[in-house]
Amino acid sequence: MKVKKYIAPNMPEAMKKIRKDLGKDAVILNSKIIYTGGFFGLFRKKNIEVIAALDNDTVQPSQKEKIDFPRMEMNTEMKRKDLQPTEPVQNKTGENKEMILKEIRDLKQLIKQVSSQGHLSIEHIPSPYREIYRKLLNQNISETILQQLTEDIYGHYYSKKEQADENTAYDFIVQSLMEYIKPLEFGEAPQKKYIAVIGPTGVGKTTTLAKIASIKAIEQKKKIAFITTDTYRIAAVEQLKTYAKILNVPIEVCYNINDFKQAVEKFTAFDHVFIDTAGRNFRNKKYIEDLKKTIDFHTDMETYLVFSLTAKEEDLETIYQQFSNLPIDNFIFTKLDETSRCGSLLNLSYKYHTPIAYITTGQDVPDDIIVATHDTIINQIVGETNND
Ligand SMILES: Nc1nc2c(ncn2[C@@H]2O[C@H](COP(=O)(O)OP(=O)(O)OP(=O)(O)O)[C@@H](O)[C@H]2O)c(=O)[nH]1
Ligand SMILES: [Mg+2]
Repeated sequence: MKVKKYIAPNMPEAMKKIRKDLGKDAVILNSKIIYTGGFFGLFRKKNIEVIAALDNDTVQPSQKEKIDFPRMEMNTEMKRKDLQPTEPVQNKTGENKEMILKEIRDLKQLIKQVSSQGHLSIEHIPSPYREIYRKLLNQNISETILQQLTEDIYGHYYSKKEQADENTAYDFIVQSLMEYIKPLEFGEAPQKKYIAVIGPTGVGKTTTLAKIASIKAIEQKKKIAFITTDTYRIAAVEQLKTYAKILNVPIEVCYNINDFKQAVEKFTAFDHVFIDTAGRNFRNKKYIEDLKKTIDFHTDMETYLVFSLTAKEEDLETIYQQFSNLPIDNFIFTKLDETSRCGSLLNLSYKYHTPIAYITTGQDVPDDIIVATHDTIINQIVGETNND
């Protein structure tokens, strides 16, 4: 096996050297930032050091000159992009175009390797894209999204005739993020008759339910009612009763599935019935199973899983896993006002192919709620108001 060290100002340059030198079967073993030159620790230059290897047994002498990289497995998204390259690549002559497309594929492959070894960092990103990419890192955007985006950035960077400036890079990244979540229908107002909120303790389920119910009752003049199955805390019933009183609408308290079925019967003539549930420790699966014993999820029901944006991402993952054996139609994220990091909006929605219906922005009922749209989500993450 041939192992060589390469030093270059950035990752694309390092890759160029490796491809030229080692050819198609080169693999990246390691990469790190190093500082070279300077006097007494000053004026040092930041470089990237990449260790690449080539297994000699697999290389035919002629292959070295050909630099014929293996074709990568492309997902649908990449195929679409590669088959419909951007304008400058289209304009190139046949052979040239093929070469560039192949180069893009090779780079994507190398990015995959570097990323899978956990060495993907801001230094691997071409400079015009770095500022916005740094924002995404600050917002805790997931590795999965960043890896996909890095591949797309490379595709964009190398397919441009002229080097992209920061504005082009910004627009490209916004568009790419938009593409990732485009198939999901965000901000859909509840269509079904029964609307249930589920989620862990204290995330804002009851408050958010009251906000959505108020919009339906006051703005849309719908005939609404409440059901609560949160009989775990006396205060919880009182909390929802207070909102029912303010809105002048009926409420039923259900201790078991029979109570629930009776309440459903009682509210036959209503447009929407809003169902509150008890927040319990999400780490105990039994509590989530209990929900199935009190609520008939088979009725004409829309279920919202409520997350707080102030929670740790790993907890949000566990919450999703724990609740995932209930039918989840939409996510709601609360407490946007209490954090400046909102990567989880994008991460969870993208990972679990679940749209976001609402984001809440404070304690005031009914005002502190916004309907989630693709624009609002992306804007929260990379927009002007986000000063990260
Ligand atoms: N800052 C902020 N506080 C919120 C938001 N939504 C709800 N809250 C507050 O969070 C606290 C808990 O809200 P609840 O609606 O009672 O939460 P819950 O999920 O129903 O709680 P349990 O029923 O006990 O599980 C209350 O003090 C709310 O005012 C929000 O968007 N921002
Ligand atoms: Mg509650």
